[in-house]
Amino acid sequence: MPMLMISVMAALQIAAAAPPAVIRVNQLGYLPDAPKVAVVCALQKFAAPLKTFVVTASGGKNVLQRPASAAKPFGPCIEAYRLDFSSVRAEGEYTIAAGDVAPVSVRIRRNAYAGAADTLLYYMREQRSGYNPIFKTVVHLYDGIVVDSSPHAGKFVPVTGGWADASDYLQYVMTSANATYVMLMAYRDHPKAFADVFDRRGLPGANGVADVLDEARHGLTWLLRMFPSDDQLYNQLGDDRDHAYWDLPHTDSSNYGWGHGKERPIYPCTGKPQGLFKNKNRSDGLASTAGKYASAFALAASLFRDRDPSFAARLRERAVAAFEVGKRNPGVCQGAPGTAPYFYEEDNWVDDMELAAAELYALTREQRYLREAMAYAAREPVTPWMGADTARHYQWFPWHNNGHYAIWRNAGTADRAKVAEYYRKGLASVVGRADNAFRIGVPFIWCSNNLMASFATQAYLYRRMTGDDQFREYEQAALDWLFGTNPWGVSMVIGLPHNGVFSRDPHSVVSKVMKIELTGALLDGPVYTSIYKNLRGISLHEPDEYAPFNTGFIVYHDDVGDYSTNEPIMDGTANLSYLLAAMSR
Ligand SMILES: [Ca+2]
Ligand SMILES: [Ca+2]
Repeated sequence: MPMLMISVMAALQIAAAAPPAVIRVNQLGYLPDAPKVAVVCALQKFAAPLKTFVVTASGGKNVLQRPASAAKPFGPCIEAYRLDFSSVRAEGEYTIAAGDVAPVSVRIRRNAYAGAADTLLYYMREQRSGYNPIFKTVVHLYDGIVVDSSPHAGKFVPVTGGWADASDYLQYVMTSANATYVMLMAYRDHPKAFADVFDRRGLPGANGVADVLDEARHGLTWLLRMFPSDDQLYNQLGDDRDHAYWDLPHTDSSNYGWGHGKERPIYPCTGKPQGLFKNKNRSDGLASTAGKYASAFALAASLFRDRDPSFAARLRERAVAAFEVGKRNPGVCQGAPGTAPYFYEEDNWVDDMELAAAELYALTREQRYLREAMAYAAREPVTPWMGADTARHYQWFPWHNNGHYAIWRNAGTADRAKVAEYYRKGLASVVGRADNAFRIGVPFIWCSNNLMASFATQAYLYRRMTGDDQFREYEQAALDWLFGTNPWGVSMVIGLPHNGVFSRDPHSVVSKVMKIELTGALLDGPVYTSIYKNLRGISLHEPDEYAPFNTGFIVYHDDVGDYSTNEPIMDGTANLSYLLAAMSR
């Protein structure tokens, strides 16, 4: 009872301190030619409607006065306005004021995103298994032993390396191969966005290689270990028995039957439902994983051709082999559940085979790959979460289909028009749900920030492919959401910008115990209140500083106890690297 009294008192104090309305903006800043919209979120009705807003330059001069445009309420924002200051294009610092609401500062800069994609890599390095430059030791040295129904079951296979998936230490080819692919793609298209200040091991010091390629190579090396021969296509390292201990990566006590901190299980793709305990997944093939191996290897083979010919030759050989494995074994290879009912429930595989075929075409120029890519693309033109209210956990993955863009890069006019139209349909479906104040149409399922980043990336790719900017406002809104134009006013990337408002208490033992900032980490992001309430084992450890903003249909908590909204995610962080590189000038 006393505990309850204290928490009610704390909640009342927070509620009393909450302003009746706030202005939310992108804390990283705006490019001069970008759409620029601040959002007023009112927690209480205004006495009289907000009429105008004013933008003031840092010298005090008014540069814009315009009507505030009333917008549809969203979440806790029972009254909302959009303040469109797109016409302000000169670089500088500005203040936006509207009625009695506290004014906010914004910046307009050509280089607002310079270095942002590289900042994400700080988190990728922190997540490294194998040699880890933060802990300065080898993480998970004994990986691993093959389990499940495989002719290789019980065998030790050396697969140390790669990245921990999130704040637990499980590792998946599904997420790691896509992370690797996106980083490679970001470098291929926007090499100038990346610097060289770290070496291959992730230690400070230039090595003549862009750091994003160093990081991608760390992923590729692990992926090659996880697919050592055509009959050994591995998918996952560890399972949720990992969750029994709240340990640091290099002192992980998890015990899979071979001793604390010893070997971890390697799950192969078997084409059959998997799970060593009560819970089973719905795996029915190998192609979702095989396709991801093939696309990362194929793109890497061309990027490393001149830098390291023997590495590139190995990648090319493995890319072709993985694609053939996928063709012989259509279907999905899902994450293997352990003792809890949660796993990666990927239900699509033609997207992965499409991307693989498109990248193999780019690499080999063999026409059959282009024909196959187009055939796969026609089977799933739109990534199915787009336009939907909900989806299972990672049911439609990757969150956007890079295959359409990979086809477009090398195909003829007719095929180009087809894949551009596929992207347009998906974007239009999301935009059809986005008539709210924040212009957000993604469903708030677990890891909604992934959907936000992917929507913006697909919109950017579509714009680049067609010159059609009909979705530009929504692309920008998704980017702005990630950097603070959201009800909570929180940047969803830790440390970006470094003086911004971002998570100080993420769900991470590394952050909590070592007291280090997980710079560059993208969080899962807000979820439907109903999801938050139904996940197992979540409780806040401290009073919720964002309580006044958690009254609507979605919630976000900056609390170490909330693994549903405040846990950094490796694959989401890597997935954002393309967009931030594209925004860099
Ligand atoms: Ca480097
Ligand atoms: Ca897929």
